Amino acid sequence: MGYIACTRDCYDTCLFKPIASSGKLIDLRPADVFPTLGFTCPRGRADVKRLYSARRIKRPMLRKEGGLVEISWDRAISELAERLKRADPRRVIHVEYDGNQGLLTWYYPARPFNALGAVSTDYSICSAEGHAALKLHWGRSWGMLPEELAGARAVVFWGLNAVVSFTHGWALVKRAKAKTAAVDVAPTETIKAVDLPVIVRPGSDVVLALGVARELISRDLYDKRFVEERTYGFDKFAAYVERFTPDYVERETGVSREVLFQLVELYASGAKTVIGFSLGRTLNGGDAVRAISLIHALLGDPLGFFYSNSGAWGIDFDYLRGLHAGKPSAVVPMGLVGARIHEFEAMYVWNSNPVMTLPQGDKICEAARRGDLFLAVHDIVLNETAECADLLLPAPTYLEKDDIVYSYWHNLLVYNKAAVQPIGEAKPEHWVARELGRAVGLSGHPLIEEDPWRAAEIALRPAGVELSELLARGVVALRRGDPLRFNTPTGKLEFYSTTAERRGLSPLPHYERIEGYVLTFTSEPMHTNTQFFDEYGPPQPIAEVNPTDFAGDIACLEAGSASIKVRVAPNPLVPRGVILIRGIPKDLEGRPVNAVADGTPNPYGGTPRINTSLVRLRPCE
Ligand SMILES: Nc1nc2c(c(=O)[nH]1)N[C@H]1C(S)=C(S)[C@@H](COP(=O)(O)OP(=O)(O)OC[C@H]3O[C@@H](n4cnc5c(=O)[nH]c(N)nc54)[C@H](O)[C@@H]3O)O[C@H]1N2
Ligand SMILES: Nc1nc2c(c(=O)[nH]1)N[C@H]1C(S)=C(S)[C@@H](COP(=O)(O)OP(=O)(O)OC[C@H]3O[C@@H](n4cnc5c(=O)[nH]c(N)nc54)[C@H](O)[C@@H]3O)O[C@H]1N2
Ligand code: SF4
Ligand SMILES: [Mo]
Repeated sequence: MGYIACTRDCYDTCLFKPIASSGKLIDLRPADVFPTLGFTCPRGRADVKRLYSARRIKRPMLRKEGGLVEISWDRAISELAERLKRADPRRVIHVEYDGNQGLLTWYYPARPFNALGAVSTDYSICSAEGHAALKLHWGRSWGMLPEELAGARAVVFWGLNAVVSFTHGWALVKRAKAKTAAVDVAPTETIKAVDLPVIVRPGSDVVLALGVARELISRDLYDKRFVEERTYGFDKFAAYVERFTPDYVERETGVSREVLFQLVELYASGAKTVIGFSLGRTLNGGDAVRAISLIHALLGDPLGFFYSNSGAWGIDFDYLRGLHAGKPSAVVPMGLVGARIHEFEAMYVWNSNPVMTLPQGDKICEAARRGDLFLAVHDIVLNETAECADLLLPAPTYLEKDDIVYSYWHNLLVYNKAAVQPIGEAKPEHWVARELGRAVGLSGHPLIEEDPWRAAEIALRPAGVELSELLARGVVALRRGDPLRFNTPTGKLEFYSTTAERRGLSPLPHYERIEGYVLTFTSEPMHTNTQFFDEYGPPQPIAEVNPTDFAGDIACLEAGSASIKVRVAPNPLVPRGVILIRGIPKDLEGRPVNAVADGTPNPYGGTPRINTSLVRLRPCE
C-alpha cells in the first residue's frame, strides 16, 4: 500500500503508511521521508481513534421539534435542495475551510453554490492577508522549501509558535544546529526554546522589521548588486526607513537596542525567516509580513523566507471551485460572517467549525436556534456548529476516501487512496455537491456534470502534473517557478509597491499604534484548531495575564456588548497589556471565546484581527 498524506491544515503535511486488518484501520505509521522525518504529532497519532470516535455523524439527520431524527440521503438532499430553491441566492451562504486540505474535499464542492450565485466567504481566516501583502512587492507569495530550511545556519521564527504548530520545520532547524530566534508577544514554547527570544508589543512587528532594514542599510550590510539589478524603489524605501531608529523601535515595540542589534547581526549572517500566519491576524499584520520579506530583498536572498507555498505549484484552485463557469453573488469577509448573519436565511457548512473558529461565530448558532437561519452541516463529527444545525450530513475522514493532497510547505503531491470503507453512511463532499446540484435543477450545468477527477486533472495541468501519472505513482514532486522572476508591474522586486499605490494603499509598509488590552491566541499541541476535543479533552478557558494587570481567579473579557468568562493564570512573563489564551476553547459558561474576537478585515487579504482583539479586562459582576 502507498502513502497517505495527513490532510490537516498544518504546515507539515505528514506522510503515513496506513495499516489495516480485517477492514479495520489499526495503525498509521509515519513514513520516514524528507521532510516529515518519520515522526508525527499527537493529532496524527490520534487519527485512528478519531476514525472510530463516538462523535462521528453516521447518518443524515434532521432537526424536528427540538430533536434530531435519522433520515435517508435522498430525503436529506431534497430537504436541502428545497430550502435552496426557495431562497434568494443572495441570502444563501456557504462556509467551508481547511478541515481537510484535499482538492476534492475542500475546493470542488463549492461548485453548485457558485453555479447558483450564492454568497461565498473570502477564505481569509488564516493566510490570505500575508499572501496579498507579499504579492504587493514580490508578485508572488511563495518562498523557501524545506530543503533550504534544512540548510540554514540561522532561522528567525517570526509570529509563530513553531515548536507546537510546525513540529517538523522546528525539527529540521534543530537537526541543522542552526542558530534560532523567535519574535512573539508572549512567552511561548518557541520563545523559551530559541537562542534569541524577542518579545514585541502586539501589532508592532512592522516597526521592528523596518528598524532591522534601517540598520542593514545604514551599516552597508545589504546586497547592492542585487538591489541595483533586481529591485525597484530602493531609494524611497531607504529614505522611509530612516525614521525607524533604534530609539523609535524601542519606544514602539519594547525591544531594546541590544536585542535589535543581535537580530540585525543574525540577519547579516544570512538568517532565513519563517513568517507565521498569526501575523496576518493582527493589526498591521500584512505590513509586518511586507517589511519582514523586504529584509530578505535587502539581503539579496529571494528564497530567504517561507510564509506559504500554496501558490508555488500552479494548482488551479479557482477551476476546482468552478469560478470559470459560475460566480458568487457576493463575498463576505470571514471575520464578518457572524456579525452579518441576519443577512442570510440558509447556510451550508463543510470542512469547518465556524461557530467556534470565526469572530462572533456564536451568532450563527443563535440565529439557527431562533429559527432565523436554516443551518446544514457536512462534517465527520458532531462539532459545535453541527450541534446547532437543522440538517447534519455524515462525511468520511481522509482515511475513508480517495483524494489529492498538496502541502503549503513541501512539494510532495499525494494521491490519497482510502485505507478503509466509509463508516456508516458517510459520503464524500463531491458526491453531495453533485447530488445537490442536480436536485436544485442544475442538471446539464458544466460545473455539475464535470466529474471531480476530470476537474482535478484540469486543475493540475498548470502545475505540470498529469493525473494519470499521479494515480500510478502515488506521490509526485511539484516544481516552483524561477525565484528571480517577479510578477509585478515593473517586473522587479518592488521595495515601493506600485500595485499598492494604484489601489490607494500604502506603497510602503505602514504602522498604526495599538492602545489597550490585547487578547491574543497561541496554538497548543493536542488540538488542530477545534479538532481532537474528544480524543484529548477540550482546551481550558484559561487566560494568562501579568499579575500586575489583574488580581483574582476569574475574569470577564468584554468587547462591545459581548463578554466571555475565563479562569486567570497569573504569569509574570506575559507582558503587561497582553492576555494569552491557548487553543480555541469555550468559556466557563460554554460560549465560544471568539465571541469577543475582532472580526475587522485587514486591508490586503481581509484576514480578521483575532490576535489583536481589544478587550476590557474586568472582574465578573
Ligand atoms: N499544534 C497545532 N498546530 C497547528 C495548529 C493548531 O491548532 N495546533 N493550527 C494550524 C494552523 S490552521 C495554523 S494557521 C498554524 C498557526 O500556528 P502559528 O502560525 O504558530 O500561529 P498561532 O499559534 O496562531 O500564533 C503564533 C504566535 O503569534 C503570537 N502573536 C500574536 N500576536 C502577535 C503579534 O502581534 N506579533 C508577533 N510577533 N506575534 C504575535 C502568539 O502569541 C502566538 O504565540 O498552525 C497550524 N498548526
Ligand atoms: N480564537 C482563535 N480563532 C481562530 C484561530 C486562533 O488561533 N484563535 N485560528 C484561525 C485559523 S488559523 C484557522 S485556519 C481557523 C480554522 O477554522 P476551521 O476551518 O473551522 O477549523 P477546525 O476547527 O479545524 O474545523 C475543521 C472542521 O472540519 C472537519 N473535517 C475534518 N476533515 C473533514 C473532511 O474530510 N470532511 C469534512 N466535511 N469535514 C472535515 C473537522 O471535523 C472540523 O469540524 O480558525 C481560526 N480561528
Ligand atoms: S497534524 Fe500536522 S504534524 Fe500532525 S500528523 Fe498531521 S500534518 Fe503531521
Ligand atoms: Mo490556519
